[in-house]
Amino acid sequence: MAYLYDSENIFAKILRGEIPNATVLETDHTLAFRDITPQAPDHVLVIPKGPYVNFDHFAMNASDAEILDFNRTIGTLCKMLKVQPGEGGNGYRLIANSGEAAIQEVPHMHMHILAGRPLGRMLN
Ligand code: IU
Repeated sequence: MAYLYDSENIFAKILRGEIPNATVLETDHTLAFRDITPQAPDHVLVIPKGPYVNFDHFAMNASDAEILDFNRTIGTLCKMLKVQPGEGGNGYRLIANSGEAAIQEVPHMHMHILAGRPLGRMLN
């Protein structure tokens, strides 16, 4: 299956610095910024800097360094946001909408981190 990456998508523009964003954390391979339409007091989007369309594209094609960096960044963000369960936080939710069925709006792989309010049951 061929993954077609549209380099004009909004997150690609953010990565190129063409559109401003509220950066929370930036590492070698990853950028995390606040969602422009937050669904919770803490709503952060974590994106790889590489041109990956969705989660499976990233998981199957990114280098070990990119995958490690991405996951570590999420862990660091949980610490920064003070949401780690068992560490005084109330917990959080990770979501990576991928493709049409999940209503993925932006075709650049992103993980939502949601926290800061009771999040209810996930599946609907
Ligand atoms: P989705 O998983 O593809 O549905 O989520 C895309 C998210 O990107 C959504 O929560 C938007 O509010 C968010 N977003 C943004 O933060 N900045 C933008 O310029 C645009 C969308 I367009």
